[in-house]
Amino acid sequence: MAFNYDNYLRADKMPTLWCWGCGDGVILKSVIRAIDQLGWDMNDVCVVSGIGCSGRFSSYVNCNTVHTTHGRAIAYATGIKLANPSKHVIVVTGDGDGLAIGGNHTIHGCRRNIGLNHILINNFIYGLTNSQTSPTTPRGFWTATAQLGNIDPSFNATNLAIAAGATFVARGSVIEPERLTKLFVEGFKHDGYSFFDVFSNCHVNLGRKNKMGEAVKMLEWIKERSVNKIKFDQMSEDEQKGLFPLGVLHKDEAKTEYSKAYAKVIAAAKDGTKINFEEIV
Ligand SMILES: Cc1ncc(C[n+]2csc(CCOP(=O)(O)OP(=O)(O)O)c2C)c(N)n1
Repeated sequence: MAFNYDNYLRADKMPTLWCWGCGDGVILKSVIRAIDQLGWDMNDVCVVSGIGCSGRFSSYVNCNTVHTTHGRAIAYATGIKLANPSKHVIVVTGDGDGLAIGGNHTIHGCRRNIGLNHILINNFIYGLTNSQTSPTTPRGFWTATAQLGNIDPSFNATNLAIAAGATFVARGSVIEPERLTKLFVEGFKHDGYSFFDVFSNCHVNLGRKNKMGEAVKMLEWIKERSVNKIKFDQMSEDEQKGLFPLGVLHKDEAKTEYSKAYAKVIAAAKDGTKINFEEIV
């Protein structure tokens, strides 16, 4: 029987405002399937998003949602998680939202290892505002702010998250929705900051001016750039150039999730118990 998304979506918000063929819808459905597989009650889920095409995400899911300001989703989500540590908090940002204006919040969320599930929808451009260069725009690409071609080096978002201290880091793509669902299931179960770099297509605001004006063309481009982690690890450094590994790239279950450490602060403030810092890893 076909999966029924109706219970998880806000019918009055359909159809979405996303462009025809946009990868964001694939990610939305993958998240819903993951929530369903985990058996989470939607009353226990909070989806927090920033501003951008990716920011529309929170409008469509039928659970607790907060559509915040550009670059500040992690800050809102941190407060929500600390006040409700038993709830599942999913944060959705774009690459501009989560790595440019909100880059600071992303690295500090990772550093604290707070139990947020951060999905960074990486379409390599500022989509909503019509094609400005983002921190992941590849070199040489036309953008509205680099009309002779982008000269900036681009961030590898997963390397950044690992270096900053995230304890579950994965990369997926909209080409493989079922694999993406599996990654979400595994990462959503993780007790700590889980970070997902999800390659998505913006054939309208990135592709059109870069010879990939149709969704399929941009999906093919994503496919050429990505390779399964197992295969990637067997390649020489030269062969790896220009490629991005897909799968779970880093997992550390030993570090203390931040709201658990914060509970000790609350206890200390309430009844004077001394915080045992040895217990915080
Ligand atoms: C403080 C602030 N600065 C700038 C903007 C304008 N703005 C809205 S969305 C956006 C970028 C969106 O790009 P990205 O985060 O990559 O998300 P996408 O639209 O591609 O999903 C910008 C610059 C804003 N809304 N608020």
